[in-house]
Amino acid sequence: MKAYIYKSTGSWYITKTDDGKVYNARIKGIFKIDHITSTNPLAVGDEVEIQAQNDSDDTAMITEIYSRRNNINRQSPANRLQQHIIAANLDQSLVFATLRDPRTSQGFIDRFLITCEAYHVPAIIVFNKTDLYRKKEMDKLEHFERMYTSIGYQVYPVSVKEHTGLEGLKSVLQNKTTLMSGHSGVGKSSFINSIFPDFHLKTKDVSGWSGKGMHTTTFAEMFDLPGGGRIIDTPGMREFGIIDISKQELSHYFPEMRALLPQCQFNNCIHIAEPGCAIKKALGEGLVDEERYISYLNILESMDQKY
Ligand SMILES: Nc1nc2c(ncn2[C@@H]2O[C@H](COP(=O)(O)OP(=O)(O)OP(=O)(O)O)[C@@H](O)[C@H]2O)c(=O)[nH]1
Ligand SMILES: [Mg+2]
Ligand SMILES: [Zn+2]
Repeated sequence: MKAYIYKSTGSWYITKTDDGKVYNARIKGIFKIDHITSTNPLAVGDEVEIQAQNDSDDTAMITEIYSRRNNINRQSPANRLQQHIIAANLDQSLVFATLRDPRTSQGFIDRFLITCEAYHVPAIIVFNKTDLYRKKEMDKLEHFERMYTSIGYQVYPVSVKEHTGLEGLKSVLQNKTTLMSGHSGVGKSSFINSIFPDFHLKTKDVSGWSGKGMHTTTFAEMFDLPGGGRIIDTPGMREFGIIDISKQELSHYFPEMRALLPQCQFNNCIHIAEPGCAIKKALGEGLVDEERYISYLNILESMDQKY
């Protein structure tokens, strides 16, 4: 039987067949999925072949994995040299950010966007907790909205608490498989609960974001949406480590830089101090946002440290 993985706890997988039957499944023997060294062989969203153990219970063996349409990986927090597959077979991803309690940095958002570009998964940016924003954060929000929409990303400012901005976001989810990620405490699980009242995911209690709280969601899990489509809730991540992108390639994953690259004088230009650099020129003319360029430099520098 064909089934999708809805949750993985390491050794057990919760899988669901097309007709909605749920099986707790384990991997049969060892099968090599690909040549990369990932910490997890299967991820939420993977399509697998399962064999029910016997008719009387709900356990099954996973005997095969079908090829992935795509997947999103990041650096394993435990081992920088290994990758962790966050999810597979995605239509789009939402990066959940907040400008207060906790504050998401632009660096985090950009790293996530770059990874989505590299894996060809469309990304959407959500700024939650707008009810907490004062003048300073509202200005920042406006700036981010302008900057990101001008380079082709959709931006949704919302308050899950006050139910503002959610309708538009909800319609984006219809009939798609969407990955949700972001720092711990930004309100990912609260969002799912609020737009789909039948869901009761565990969220941080009323004390809210303490600044040092534990992750509330501990395993990635996929949910069927009432009107069709699926959404994947994930545990909050502190950092988003980019994997498998070389310094040469990095600018290809900045949409505003991508189109200009053929105009750089040198085809191995990394846009720092090379003569005839089209990116530096565009930066000077205000066609490339300075903060995005700073993000680019920061990420480039972090790649230096890695190799
Ligand atoms: N003020 C305010 N608080 C919110 C909003 N959305 C969520 N919260 C609160 O933020 C806290 C964290 O929410 P969660 O939904 O548990 O966050 P999460 O992103 O799922 O966190 P992890 O599971 O740890 O990754 C909870 O106390 C929520 O009530 C909002 O729009 N405004
Ligand atoms: Mg959560
Ligand atoms: Zn250049």
